[in-house]
Amino acid sequence: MITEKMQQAFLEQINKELYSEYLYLSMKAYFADKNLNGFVNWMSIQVQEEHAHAMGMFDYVIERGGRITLDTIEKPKNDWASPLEAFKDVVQHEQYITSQINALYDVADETKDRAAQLFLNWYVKEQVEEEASAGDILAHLELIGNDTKALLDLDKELSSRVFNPPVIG
Ligand code: OFO
Repeated sequence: MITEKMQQAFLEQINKELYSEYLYLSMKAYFADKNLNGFVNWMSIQVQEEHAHAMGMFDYVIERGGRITLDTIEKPKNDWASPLEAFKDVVQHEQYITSQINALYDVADETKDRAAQLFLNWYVKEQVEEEASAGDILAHLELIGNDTKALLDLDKELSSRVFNPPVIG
C-alpha cells in the first residue's frame, strides 16, 4: 500500500507530466504554423511520450492501492520567437522535470518505499535521454543560426523520429 505522502508526490508529478504533454502539444501547433513538419513530427512523438510518462505513474499509484485525483493543468506558452527559442524552453523544461523526478525519488527514499524507488529508476534514466536528445537539437539550432537551408535539413532529419511505446517500470 502506498503512503499518503508518496501518493501526493506522485499525483503532483502526474500533473507535471500532463503539463509536459500540453507544452509539447503547444509547440507542435507552433511548428505546424511554420510548416516545419519534421519538428511537428518530433513534437508529436514527444506528446505521446509525455502521455506515457503520466500514465505509467497513474497506473502505478492504482496498482499500489492508491487513489488518483486530478488537478488543473497549467496553461502552456503558445508562441516562440524562433525554433531556437522553443528548444531553449524544451531543454530548460526537461532540466526542471529531472529535478522533480529526483525530488520524487527523495520522497521514496525518505519513506523507505523500495518499490517506488525501483519503479522510479526508469524515469531517472529516461531523463538522461530526454535532456540529451533536446540538448542535441538545441546545439544544432545554435549552429544553424539564420541559415534557412540548414534549418530545413534539420527539419527533414526530425521527420524520421518514430514513436516506440515505452515499457515503464
Ligand atoms: Fe519529458 O519527460 Fe516526462 O516530463
